[in-house]
Amino acid sequence: VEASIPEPQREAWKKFTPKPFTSPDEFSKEAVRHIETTLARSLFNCDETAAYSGTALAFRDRLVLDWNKTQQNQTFADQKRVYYLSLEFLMGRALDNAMLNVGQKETARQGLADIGFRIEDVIQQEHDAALGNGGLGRLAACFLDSMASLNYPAWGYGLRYRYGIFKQEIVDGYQVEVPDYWLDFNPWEFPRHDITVDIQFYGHVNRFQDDTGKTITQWEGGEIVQAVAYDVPVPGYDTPTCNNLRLWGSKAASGEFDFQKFNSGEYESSVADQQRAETISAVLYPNDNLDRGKELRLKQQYFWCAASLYDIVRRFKKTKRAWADFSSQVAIQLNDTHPTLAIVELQRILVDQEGLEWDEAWNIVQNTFGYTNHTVLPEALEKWSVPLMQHLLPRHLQIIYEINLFFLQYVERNFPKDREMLGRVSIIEESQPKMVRMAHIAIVGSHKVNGVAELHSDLIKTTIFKDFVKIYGPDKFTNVTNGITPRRWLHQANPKLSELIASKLGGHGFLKDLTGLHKLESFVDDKDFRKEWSEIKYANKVRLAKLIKDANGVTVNPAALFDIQVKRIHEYKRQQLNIFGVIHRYLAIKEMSPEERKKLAPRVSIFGGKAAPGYWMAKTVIHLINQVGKVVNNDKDVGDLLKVIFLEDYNVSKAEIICPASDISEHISTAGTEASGTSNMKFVLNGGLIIGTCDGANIEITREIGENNIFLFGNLAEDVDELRHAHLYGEYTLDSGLNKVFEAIRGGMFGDANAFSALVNGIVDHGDYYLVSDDFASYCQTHDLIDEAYKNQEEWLTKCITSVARMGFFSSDRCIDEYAEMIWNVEPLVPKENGA
Ligand code: 8GP
Repeated sequence: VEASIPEPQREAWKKFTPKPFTSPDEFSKEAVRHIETTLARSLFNCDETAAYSGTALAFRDRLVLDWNKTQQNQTFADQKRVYYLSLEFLMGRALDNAMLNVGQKETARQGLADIGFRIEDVIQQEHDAALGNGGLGRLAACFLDSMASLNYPAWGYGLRYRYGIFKQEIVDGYQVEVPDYWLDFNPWEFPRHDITVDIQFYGHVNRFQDDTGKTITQWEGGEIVQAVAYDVPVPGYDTPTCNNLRLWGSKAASGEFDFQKFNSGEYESSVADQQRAETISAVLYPNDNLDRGKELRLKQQYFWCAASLYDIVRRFKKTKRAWADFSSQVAIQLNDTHPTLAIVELQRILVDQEGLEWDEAWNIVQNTFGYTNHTVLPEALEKWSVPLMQHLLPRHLQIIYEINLFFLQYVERNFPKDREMLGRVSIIEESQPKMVRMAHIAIVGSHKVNGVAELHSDLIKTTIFKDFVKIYGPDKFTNVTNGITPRRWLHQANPKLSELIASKLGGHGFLKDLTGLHKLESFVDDKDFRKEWSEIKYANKVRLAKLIKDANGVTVNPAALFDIQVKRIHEYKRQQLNIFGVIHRYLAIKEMSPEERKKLAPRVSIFGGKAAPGYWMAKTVIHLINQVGKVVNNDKDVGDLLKVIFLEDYNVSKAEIICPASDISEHISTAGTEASGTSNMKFVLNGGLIIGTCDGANIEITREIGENNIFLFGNLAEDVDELRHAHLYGEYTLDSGLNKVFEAIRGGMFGDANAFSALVNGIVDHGDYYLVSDDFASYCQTHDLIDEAYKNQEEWLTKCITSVARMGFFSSDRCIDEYAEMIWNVEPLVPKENGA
């Protein structure tokens, strides 16, 4: 406030404040100025990359104004804010989104054309911000978009990884991981070298009595690493609200490097501290739905939680309010258990540093936090070894034990007859070594726990968190079904469809209230509308066919049925079921008569997704898909009837091309394993149908769009245990169709059979944990139904249009409003006019 411009000079200042571009010329002028001055390029030396940089810088100048204003307004408004803590923000590209959200893409298109560039080519120069693995990270990015678009005062907090998720290359059919260094030129981040926090690790705890006899606990010694803030603007759609995503980078606390060592000639070791500190934020762990318990990962978690908490507390303290007001000013949402240490850290700050009584502090903590669970897979539930925690965070371990003590006393009082329960719900698992169960801290330290789709939220209540429902009652547990932002996943990814819809609904209002799509149903019989719709789908398939041709060198027929499965490769997601189905189809085609072949709709089976580098089985699946592709795509006898494509390096920007181009997409997890899924929503919103199991959000999608518009198959979640049991006791027979597929693989049809033996044996001999055999027949029959249905193009089209019209529920705006009301208790802050 001391630095503000005096009242009399403010008019002069405002005269010079940059304004939004009112014409293509104004945009071009700024872009060219940046290219020539900021980037030192000339008109003889300006390629598409430079054009991208100039465009991004010109837009960023505009965003910054809204961003500053929003932050000012939020500070002055003095109302409750939301902090979304996520180790992953899978943002993808920013430029296109920024242009669309501020409503200036057409201005830029014209301006770029005037200086000799096509906007589509320019947009493609941007490197994806790939700070996430998959669904959980992309959900966080959609939520940021919705929070800004709905004017919620909200910040994201994450880590600024120097390397995002690795780039995937396919070499001889195998996945190879290549580092993703994405920070060469990143106009979207603002380093805040003045905003730093010292973060402590290791050391010991010192306890003593002060003069008044009060016990003081201090965490002393150890080492300090510095957190530096990097801010990223998050523009809302059709609103001046621009929120902030703060990412922390790590750096040695003791300045550049150790000068004493340097001066005494030990140059190399003098930079070692620096490097060790920087390692903390160096790389995103590439596991999806798997916990590996590495020390550096725990360091990342504490580093990020402590820096974020310090920042949040500092902001609160500026308001000069009493601590009792904290949870009415601050809501913190934990995206999975990764930020659970924030609970312990806030308790430590309140008790050790601010001198609050334990109970008072704990009350504040519980009222502040909410926890979202994203998986029931046991291998993904985070646990940290007690010795590791003791070594790295000695004071936090004490606090964890104390939290546990009070919690278990409470349980004991209320369930005196159930001694076993104590062991089950304890935060400490009595194993060798003992482990800290992070989900238990997250539940005990939050006021609400939510799952991400109805089935999933029910499952956590009846399985992994069952005891906690008894302890706290059912109201602590709730559901917020996931959603996606229609700005990126319809308007940006499928501009022509967005325009067509807008032309019928009288504008783009549906992008802010997606339920408005329901009015499309009244156009379902409109001939011209249907024709335009089909043409758009075809054009989107041509666009994907071009990507496939460029990347894989394979020509695919855009008139064929495009059948797509893109997501992380995981046994529970069952890409193996899909590729076995493809082999089954290939074998069937080989046996068909020419007449039968004529009747079959040509297909392109498209796969994409990364396998965690240490996940051998997932890598085997990728290898098999590529081997099958090699055989099928070169089989002249099959021709266009079947093509099998593995698209390398699936990421957000590729998803924007892939999702609008499907006829069918596959969401075929073993029932009860996929918490929600979000690409299922993206595909349907873009006019594709889905084949899926009764799992995750597929169930709610079915309820919304109607069961005639979705191809469901397979066993239900409630039957899974029994089926698994039957496998273990040999009370089942391998599906005969699947057996033929295995014979083909074993016979070497797709190369060395040994390469795939683990995959096959896992099903035949080792219990078929994901029930591939049990679902295989119904999967194949359902694909036959799809072939039949696709022949009737008119009916197919009706299903697609009807489905899109009924997808309004799956906007992430709806999710955010639900979180705001049920969990955060925050209100939107209506933005003030620019210049206010
Ligand atoms: C995913 C779930 O698997 C998916 O069903 C859900 O749609 C998505 O979260 C968003 O809720 N879970 C993860 O991505 C996940 O657990 N990632 C690991 C990095 C922890």
